[in-house]
Amino acid sequence: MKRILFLFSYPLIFSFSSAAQKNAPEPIGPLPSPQQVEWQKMETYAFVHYGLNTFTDREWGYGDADPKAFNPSRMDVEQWVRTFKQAGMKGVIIVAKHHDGFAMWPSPLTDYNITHSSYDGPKNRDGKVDMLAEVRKACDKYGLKMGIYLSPWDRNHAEYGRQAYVDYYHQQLEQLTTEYGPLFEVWLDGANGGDGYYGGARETRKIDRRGYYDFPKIHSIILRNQPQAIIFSDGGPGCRWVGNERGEAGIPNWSFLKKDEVYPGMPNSEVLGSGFPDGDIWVAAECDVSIRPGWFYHPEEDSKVKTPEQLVDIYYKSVGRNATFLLNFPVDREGRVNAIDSTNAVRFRQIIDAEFKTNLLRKAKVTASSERGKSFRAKKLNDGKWDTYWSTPDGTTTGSVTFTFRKPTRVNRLLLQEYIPLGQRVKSFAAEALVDGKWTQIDPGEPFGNIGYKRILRFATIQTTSIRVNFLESRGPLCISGIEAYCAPE
Ligand code: FUL
Repeated sequence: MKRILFLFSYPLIFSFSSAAQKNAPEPIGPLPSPQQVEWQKMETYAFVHYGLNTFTDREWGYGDADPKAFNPSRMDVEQWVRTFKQAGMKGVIIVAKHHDGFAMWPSPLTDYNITHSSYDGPKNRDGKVDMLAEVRKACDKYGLKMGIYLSPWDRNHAEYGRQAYVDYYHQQLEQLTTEYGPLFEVWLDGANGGDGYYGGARETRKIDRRGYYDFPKIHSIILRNQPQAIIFSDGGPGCRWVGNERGEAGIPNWSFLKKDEVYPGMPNSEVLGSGFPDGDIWVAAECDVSIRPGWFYHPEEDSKVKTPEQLVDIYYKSVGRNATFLLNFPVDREGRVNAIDSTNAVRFRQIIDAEFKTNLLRKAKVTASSERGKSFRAKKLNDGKWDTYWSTPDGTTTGSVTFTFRKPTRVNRLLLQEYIPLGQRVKSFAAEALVDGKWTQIDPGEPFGNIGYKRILRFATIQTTSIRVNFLESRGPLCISGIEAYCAPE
């Protein structure tokens, strides 16, 4: 039955291909899959780190903590998901198993699971406590998508480092990808190998990061059961780590990697911030960052929750730089998103909504240096639709678009989008404004960089009658799906 539902939902995912038009520019690879485009449009989604570590005050559990320590007093998964929804999050990725090996669902493969904890919450259809079933239910109720994190490193498992553990890990994945409904993302972190409990051995185990887990098999399990899922790791294949945990994408930021050059846990991860301009696979960046210093809850961090303003800054440095923003919530010992975290996250969204309230270019007059033809007019930039775009003729890889206001207008934000189903093309651009009769370059306080799915520039408020965006270099004809300007409240 589940399979049949997937089949029916597929045509929707592919719907943008019907927007392909006569005389459309040729795609320039590497290209995103339709699933990758849908994923990137989510822009912001939540992460939940919750488990034994929450109660033992650890970030990386050793794998020997007593499951009974997991003892939430007022667990309320609906409260998490309601909070995320109010904070504008489009999905939630729950840590099903962290490095300590503790399974947050009633895994039949290990006793180190939630049914042996002190938690006595709602039961799944088998009559067992099951955090993943609770998350599924709440996500369905509030209309959020669900994803999972399943740590390959497992400091509890006796066989870690040997083939038997790899088989176990694959079986865990098989179960998680078949029993909890559609998953939008599966998160494979890169922390790997080292000391641990390992069934009582208490020793250090090293593994070959490239070969040990059999990633091709992992990917095939996930994609066989969840063809729409985006697989996260340092090297994708669905999306990539941005190379830091500050929530900052690079400038420029290319959504490309070179096949087989990047793998989970690799050194020199800073290259992931900008991607590879000459890459051959589409793997856009995801910025994972915690609302607190730690990924798990620690009472002493109650005073260190990121402020709404800090979260807004991260939004501009992630979503505003062609990446997604994965915001982690360390659920607290009661079993709730702590009040400080939820207040700040909801306020963050209110600020973003206020900053992007009215697109000032919507009513401006728009002219372009050149147009590909009737279907690709510059006025498509104004229609607010994602799947219509302005494009230049074949062979024309530069161009400019000018917006003229009816009267002097205050502006301090500029937002640009490329029509990425046809590839990420723009290599460099700049923007200027007509201020007091003089064209003046806009100063975003950082390089303009490139564009991709979305690029947002912040600058001091200017009063202008006209804005011009100059596309200076591109990998092919331009395909720009939107340009917007705003005046965010000071
Ligand atoms: C890393 C882990 O080591 C951290 O504990 C956390 O889960 C982070 C999101 O991923 O690889």
